Amino acid sequence: MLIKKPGDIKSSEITDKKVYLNRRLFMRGAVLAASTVATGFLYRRLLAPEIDLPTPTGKAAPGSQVAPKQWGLPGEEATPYQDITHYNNFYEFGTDKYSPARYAQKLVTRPWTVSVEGLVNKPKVFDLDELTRLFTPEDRVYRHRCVEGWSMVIPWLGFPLAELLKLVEPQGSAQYVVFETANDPKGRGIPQTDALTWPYVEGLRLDEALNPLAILSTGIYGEALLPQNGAPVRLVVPWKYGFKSIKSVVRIKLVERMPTTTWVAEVPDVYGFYSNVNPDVDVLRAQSTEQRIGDWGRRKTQPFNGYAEQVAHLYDGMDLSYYH
Ligand SMILES: Nc1nc2c(c(=O)[nH]1)N[C@H]1C(S)=C(S)[C@@H](COP(=O)(O)O)O[C@H]1N2
Ligand SMILES: [Mo]
Repeated sequence: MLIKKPGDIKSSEITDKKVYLNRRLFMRGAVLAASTVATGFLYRRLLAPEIDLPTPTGKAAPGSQVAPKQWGLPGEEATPYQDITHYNNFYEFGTDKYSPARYAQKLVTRPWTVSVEGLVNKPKVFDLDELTRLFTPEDRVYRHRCVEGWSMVIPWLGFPLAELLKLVEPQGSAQYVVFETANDPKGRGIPQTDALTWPYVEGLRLDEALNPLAILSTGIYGEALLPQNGAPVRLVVPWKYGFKSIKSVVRIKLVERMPTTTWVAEVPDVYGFYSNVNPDVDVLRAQSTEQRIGDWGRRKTQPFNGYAEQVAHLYDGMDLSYYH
């Protein structure tokens, strides 16, 4: 009998791409799980910032009469600006947490337009300045939960996505909203790595997109978004795993059918379109707890990331005991 030793078999012979990717993602999860506690404390020291950052805001200037702004949530402090801007996922610029802060500085964010198109009565290409003139960004402090098992509290600046969608007048047949990240290696300085298939695409059901919690963000801690966080404008859907909150958006399209989004296309047996935060269902790894960046130990993950009251009704009649 011919028995191949493991060493004789190339991984490409015994696994297809999906299984390989699953394993790669699982390994990444395992490494992360083993190192998160250390990571929460050490990464700041391991990473010497190479870029000048705006002074973190939220504190009154020395000698100023203005009271410092309170950015946290009840019982939860906002994650420091340094952490929010140096521990990132932005695969266009590399797959480790520190590459975005280094390499996304090359992202050309001006001029920038966002095209809102598809099944709408009034399609329109918005210049970024026009967007922020039409829709005044407000402070929104949200929990952010990555499917890798870490979380933050981020004081976003943004406006409801619903306001923009209402302006373009969705047609009756529109059921889903598709979002696309810029994909322009020459013009915008986004390298075409082989980490994923570009452009990064995400989507929401129209009623999810119209929920007042869903925002387009243009800033953090009252400062304009830095490239690593998805400048100049990105989606934020706080009740879903972080990968739904697509960065550096150039196109928003209303469509009839559920779109195939980046991570679902990449690893369909791991990720679902909805990807609502659910501590009871494992995705990639157990999702019942999370590491809040900067904290000791792990805390319990909440259903819908703590926003059940605002969004659970969107999923009435859906069996939430498995992953969608
Ligand atoms: N275009 C694009 N958007 C993206 C990603 C990405 O790789 N590319 N990563 C997602 C993931 S996995 C997370 S957790 C959040 C991270 O956002 P932050 O770095 O601003 O915290 O962005 C999401 N949006
Ligand atoms: Mo994520």
